[in-house]
Amino acid sequence: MGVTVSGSLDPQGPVAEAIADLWWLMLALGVAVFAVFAVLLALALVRRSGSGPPPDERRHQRWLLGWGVIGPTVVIAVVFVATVVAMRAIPRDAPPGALVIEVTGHQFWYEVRYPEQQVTTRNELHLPVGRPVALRLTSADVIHSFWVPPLAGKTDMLPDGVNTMVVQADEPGRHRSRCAEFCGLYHADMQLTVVAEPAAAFDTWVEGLR
Ligand SMILES: [Cu+2]
Repeated sequence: MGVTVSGSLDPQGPVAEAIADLWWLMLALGVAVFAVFAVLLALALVRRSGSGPPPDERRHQRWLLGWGVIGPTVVIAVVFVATVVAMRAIPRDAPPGALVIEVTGHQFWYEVRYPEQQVTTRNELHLPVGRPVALRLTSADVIHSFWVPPLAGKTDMLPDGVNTMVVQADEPGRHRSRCAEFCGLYHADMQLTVVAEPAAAFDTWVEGLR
């Protein structure tokens, strides 16, 4: 099982799926808006070069109202509703039965603690597939940002508090994660390997560490 270079658009869990769906919707709307305006611009240029009848003021105003006001309002309303739906799909608190993992950012490495299993690792995070995981994110020094694109969006790791991120991996796989907030000279070296594996393999891994 090699390291997959999966990104946000290759979602491996429900949270990343909600974010990817929103991204595709915004891309589709953006392309549609661009296409409409490209056609209108081309039409305007063609008409200007011809010698047609004088412009009709009222028709102009209707076009302005339709394409300039109502169109953008509809597009923004659709994006707004879709964003709220996506945000609601991202759990804020750990559901019952979630595995708790404490991840602490250091300059320039990750400390990963499994309080229930009483094991600690460095720069390696293992997740059992199909089980919600509550990541308790914090920092020992400066602000870092935790980001595993195929699983979820970014969450800050702050020195003065704990941010909880709930993720779930639906497929086994290895993912590379990088600190997403410039945190000092060796920021680019701050990498974490995330291994999503079947529950049995996860248990075996924990036993091996003990
Ligand atoms: Cu960092």
